Amino acid sequence: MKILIVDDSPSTVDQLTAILHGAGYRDLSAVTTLEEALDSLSLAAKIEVPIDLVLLDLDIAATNGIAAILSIKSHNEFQDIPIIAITKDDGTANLDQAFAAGASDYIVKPLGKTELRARVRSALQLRREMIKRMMRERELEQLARKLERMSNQDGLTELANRRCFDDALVCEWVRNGREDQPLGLLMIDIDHFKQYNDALGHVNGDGCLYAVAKALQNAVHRPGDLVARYGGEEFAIILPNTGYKGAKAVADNIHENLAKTALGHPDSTVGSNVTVSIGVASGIPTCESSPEHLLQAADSALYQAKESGRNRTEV
Ligand code: GH3
Ligand code: MG
Ligand code: MG
Ligand code: MG
Repeated sequence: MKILIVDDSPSTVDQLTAILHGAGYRDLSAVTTLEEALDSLSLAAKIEVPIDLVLLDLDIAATNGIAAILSIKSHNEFQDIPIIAITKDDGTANLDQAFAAGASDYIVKPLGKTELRARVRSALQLRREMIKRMMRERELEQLARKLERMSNQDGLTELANRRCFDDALVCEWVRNGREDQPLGLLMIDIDHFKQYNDALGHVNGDGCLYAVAKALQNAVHRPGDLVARYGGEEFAIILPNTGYKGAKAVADNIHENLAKTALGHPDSTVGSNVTVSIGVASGIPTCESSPEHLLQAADSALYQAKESGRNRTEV
């Protein structure tokens, strides 16, 4: 652990250093002014080996010791660094102010070896526990973020998953209804995907799902549009504030993107590339209808697209 001594008396610095060296503390540095102390603290933080403890002489020439504590503690990045205030042998005149300013301990000279070592050990022990707690908290936050992402994202395609889609559909249904705006919905199904898997294997099938997902994602442009994996080789896109014309335009983009991507399909009745069929629905949400109605409408349009030859959009 790194200890910084802030004291303008060379003999006190020598004394502190000797006592702490004797107790096995090797990483000591000393400065004589508040400005140098702030510089040392900043530099150590910048290279990510922060100072762990400051021993601060409250009686440095030309600096008010209490103001020095306040000044160090006013920097966000130094707030967690413990400060032990050391004062000359006039009792406890500054004690209350020093603690109020943020010192974690207070030592009155003359420096007793046992007392100094005990107080330093205790401060560093608390510091270590705090660092451990902070690391645990950071790990937990990362884990929570990961869980949050996993619970809403499809692992294979990185699109929103079915759970996320279901939540978003209800949410947008309510919002678009309140704003009297049409809610657009696309249901998309890869054509002859079973044959694709049969011909090229499941691993390539997974790669195809990923590529189709990218083509879908690239077909939408508004921040509120949600592209989801609905299940298997079926996808769905929620298009807030979008009527039939706008939804149809997104479907056209999808066919176009896939044609450009030109993923070969060795066993399709539609052509030599992977294609999709799309069902489009849109409507202003009302009390008489429901999100399920919109889904059914998009689904039966998709069925029509399949029936009438695939690689097309029906509304
Ligand atoms: P259609 O044109 O009528 O949609 O025919 P299709 O062959 O695409 O539809 P079908 O429902 O017969 O087959 C869907 C196939 O999708 C079967 C299933 O094995 C495959 N599939 C579903 N999920 C995955 C997946 O995660 N990875 C892979 N590789 N294949 C999947
Ligand atoms: Mg299907
Ligand atoms: Mg299919
Ligand atoms: Mg089939």
